[in-house]
Amino acid sequence: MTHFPPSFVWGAAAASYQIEGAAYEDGKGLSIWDMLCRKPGAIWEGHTGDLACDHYHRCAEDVALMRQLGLQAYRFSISWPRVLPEGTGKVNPSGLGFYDRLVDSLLEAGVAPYATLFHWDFPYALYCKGGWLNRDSADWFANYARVVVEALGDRVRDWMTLNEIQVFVGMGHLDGEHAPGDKLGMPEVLRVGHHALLAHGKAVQAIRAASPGPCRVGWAPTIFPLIPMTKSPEDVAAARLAMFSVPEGDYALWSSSWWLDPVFFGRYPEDGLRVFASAAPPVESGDMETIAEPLDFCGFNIYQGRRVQAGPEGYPVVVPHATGYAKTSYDWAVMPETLYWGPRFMYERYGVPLFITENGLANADWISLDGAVHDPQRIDFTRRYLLALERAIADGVDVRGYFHWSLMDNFEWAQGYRERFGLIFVDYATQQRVLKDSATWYRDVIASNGVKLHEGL
Ligand code: IFM
Repeated sequence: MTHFPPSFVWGAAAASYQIEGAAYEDGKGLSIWDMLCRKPGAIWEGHTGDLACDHYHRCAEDVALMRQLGLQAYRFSISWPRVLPEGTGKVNPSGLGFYDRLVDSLLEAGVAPYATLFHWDFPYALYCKGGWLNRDSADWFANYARVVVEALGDRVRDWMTLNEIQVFVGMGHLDGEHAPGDKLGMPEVLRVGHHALLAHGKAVQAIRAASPGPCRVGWAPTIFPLIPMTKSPEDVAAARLAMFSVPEGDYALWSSSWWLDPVFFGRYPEDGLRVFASAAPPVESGDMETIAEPLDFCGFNIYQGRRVQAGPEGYPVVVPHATGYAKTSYDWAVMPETLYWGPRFMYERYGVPLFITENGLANADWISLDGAVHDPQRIDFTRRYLLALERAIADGVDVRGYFHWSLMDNFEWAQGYRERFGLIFVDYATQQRVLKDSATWYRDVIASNGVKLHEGL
């Protein structure tokens, strides 16, 4: 028995800078990540994405592995400076050619391509012109979207504009931990965010205009679902309230509604405007209409969350994790219920079909003496999260698919290669790929459309 509909899409995800390598080959321009990786101390152990998983050269082998796993879809991202080395202007035919070949081989392997236009590798040439702080960034991005869709839109049907806007805005421009490594004041950070939202809206228009056939367009923010401590209506209401509030303090930029309300309702939330006060971004006439260009779906990247209970007068009170709580090797709390309450709250509020565009865990994986990679934690984690997602579907949430993060171990941004998120193990010294136990388990989950999740329960 399964509640996953027959049309449910089972996939895995990865992103250009994290796997491609070939950072200085075939006419690719520099990205802000190429630059940050050169900065001493910026990345764990001085790692870089120069070679990463060498996917640029091993793409045929990697697609063959996807076929072996029976993946129905692969979510990948396109490197903007690989396609447009200067960010705008002259197209790099070799760069575009790489994605052209990737899409062809995916289709030949029966794997549907889900393309993300921006997963953080912003062209350095455009950063030198102000990056996302420059309002023109919205048009630069829309132009890039057009170029890509004109080239691949005859075969790619599913598009996402931006990956995790909160992360590249906040960690890239406020904390400086991610590229471009800036530590700006809140007014500038929110201006960056507003331009990125505008870029999203303009790109949606550009994708629809350039697509030669029917297409579906979405984006992929991350969310940190608030889980009601009990099923009592009071705790559920408190969790919902917290889920869609913009809190005071450091967490404000991580709120969901600050980013999602503009996209789905065409306005910034009132409480966010109050919290950010004079730091709120300048909004020109027509901006909010552009940002709220209708979407076909919303992707959510969900890993962890927090528990909440109703306090005095129903106000949400965050409950700390229990002593000795389960956590991944990245120290992220294991919270399967996030894949129930996250989709449920989001669907209630925004009412669009949704995909889980990322979910997975970092684990301490290695090749055992028997030559295999045994990762029971990844199997248990994924099973628990998928069972929670299935419950959300059973309760009426329109979830169209799930993409495991990640297809293979890869460059985990400021953490370098310290964290392993893959279904496929990568030996970075030899570039050998080994299917982890979780990969063959996931293959069976896919083949059974989720029935395997219930085995033995
Ligand atoms: O690796 C990242 C990915 O690029 C964006 N979402 C979270 C993943 C794990 O940290």
